[in-house]
Amino acid sequence: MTIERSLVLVKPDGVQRGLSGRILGRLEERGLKLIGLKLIRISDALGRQHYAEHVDKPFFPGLLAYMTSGPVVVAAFEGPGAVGAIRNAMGATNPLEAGPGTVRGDYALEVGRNLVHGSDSVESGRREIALFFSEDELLPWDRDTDRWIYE
Ligand code: ABT
Ligand code: MG
Repeated sequence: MTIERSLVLVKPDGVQRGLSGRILGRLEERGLKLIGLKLIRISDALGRQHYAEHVDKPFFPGLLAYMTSGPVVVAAFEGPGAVGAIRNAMGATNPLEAGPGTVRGDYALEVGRNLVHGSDSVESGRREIALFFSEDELLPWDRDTDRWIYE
């Protein structure tokens, strides 16, 4: 499996509810490697860029208000098949359809409060990581346990 990168956001509801550590911890425990991490407040401009594909949709104003309503934890993760692994760990966009054992299936009930974002493709991962992190904020590193997690 090729090594992929994904942006992960713990959305404002996740931070407010004190779930940041739990959400990131699940991904760390899985074996995904953290290569960037910070706490920010998303500006309107950044929210528009991040959700460019949704800017003209009727739900966009509510989505932007939600995403800019408080601090978010921004993380970049790396690993084999990271994009799909993270999407699976988050569960379906609508938490009522998310399976047990997923973040949304275990902790959320509504689409508009679905706690977490993960990139939906390798290309989105590249675009979104570049949007949220400068090059010098990313730190690829050799982890001593890598050989026990990847073949
Ligand atoms: P994100 O991780 O936020 O991108 O969610 P996900 O990729 O699972 O879902 P997409 B399709 O990217 O939706 C982005 C956010 O827009 C909200 N939304 C989406 C609605 O409120 N109504 C809709 O009809 C659709 C398609 C849900 C998503 N997240 N939030 N919050
Ligand atoms: Mg999405």
